[in-house]
Amino acid sequence: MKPAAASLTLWRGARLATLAGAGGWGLVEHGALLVDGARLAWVGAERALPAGLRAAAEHDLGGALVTPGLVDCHTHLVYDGQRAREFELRLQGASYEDIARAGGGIRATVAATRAAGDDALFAAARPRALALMSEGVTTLEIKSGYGLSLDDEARCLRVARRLGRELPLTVRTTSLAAHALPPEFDGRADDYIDAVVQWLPQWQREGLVDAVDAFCERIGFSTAQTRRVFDAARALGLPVKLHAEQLSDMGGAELAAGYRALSCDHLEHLSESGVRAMAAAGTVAVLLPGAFYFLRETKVPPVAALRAAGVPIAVASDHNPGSSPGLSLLLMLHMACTLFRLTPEEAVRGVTLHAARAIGLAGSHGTLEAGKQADFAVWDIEHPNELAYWFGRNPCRRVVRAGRQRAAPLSRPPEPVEPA
Ligand code: DI6
Ligand code: FE
Repeated sequence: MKPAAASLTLWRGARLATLAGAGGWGLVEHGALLVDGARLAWVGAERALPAGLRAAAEHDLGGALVTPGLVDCHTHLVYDGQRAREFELRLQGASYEDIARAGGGIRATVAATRAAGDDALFAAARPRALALMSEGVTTLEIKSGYGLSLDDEARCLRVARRLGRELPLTVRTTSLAAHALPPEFDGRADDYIDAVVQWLPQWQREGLVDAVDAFCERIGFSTAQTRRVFDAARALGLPVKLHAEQLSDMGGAELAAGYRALSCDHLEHLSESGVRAMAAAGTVAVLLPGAFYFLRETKVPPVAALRAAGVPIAVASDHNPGSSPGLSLLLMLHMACTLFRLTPEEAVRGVTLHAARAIGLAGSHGTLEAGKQADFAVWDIEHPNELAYWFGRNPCRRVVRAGRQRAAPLSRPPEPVEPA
């Protein structure tokens, strides 16, 4: 470490949950973080701080708990409109698949999104990002998938990039053009996939795509169509991930593992052979309890088998207007434990290191370790297991992202106004 004092900031008096190492919380009592610009230069116990160190700025955290900044590795944040009416219909007995087949569902959001201007899409997505950020999220994956044309998909991906530029947030974009069949391709799914394969290089050339995803499902795309999208991604050197085995077992996990997918997501109907294929490929299992809960599913993902096979497990919000209209990653942590029986430690690992891995950022994000980006959250709790315990409470006190503390309004509720 070069003690370039002017660029160094010391955060001391912390109880650190570094999440570094293969297991455990990585707890460090009386810990300190030394930040050099946007990076962590040193992490450890205060008494072990390098001798003679002089930082330009110093903050005492008074014993507060510090974790890595949270990573929401699966969201569909950019869209217009909402689908509360479908929620009512589903409560009266219609299924998610019935609604999709009747032309509602994803297509309804596609129509609203296409009709919205770029600024309107940005204005709709920004408060959603802020809501997630208020709970300590510093990195966000955002999928396209509500444009479904060359131009509308590009517009949505540009809005995602703009969120990453204008907010203190790392954004990774994923092309999910293979999300649903747009109306102009009715009955011509293979032609639509041909189009997506042609569009992909154009989006990539514009720097809009970090990864490629598909919805492999009876109401989405077949394994053969998914394969064509993945072949196109591979030809461009883009990593893939997959919405797999959410409503049925299509063998999507095996397929995705064959492409060394970063992640397979949902996985309620994942088979034993899917688990084995993911373990062999090092593919992360991204669990989405919000969609499971909101669609009132009953089949839980095979967590015990994933755990036994050593598949890294992540947890994400899947924020979208149709199957998971929630904006609390902490609630997802809680539900991953109550609904899917993750341990609190697995759940927290699932929104830090494993979530970073699911979007290809494990080398730079997701733990508190020297060399990684200085993204961390400071919490009003004693132990990190409380992140999964409370629900409907936001104990996030402050957030540092890329070495800089966020403006207060992002992490603190507004002050009450006293009558004069
Ligand atoms: N699976 C989901 O749960 C979301 N997309 C997907 O492929 C739902 C998207 C929506 O209903 O708008
Ligand atoms: Fe999703």
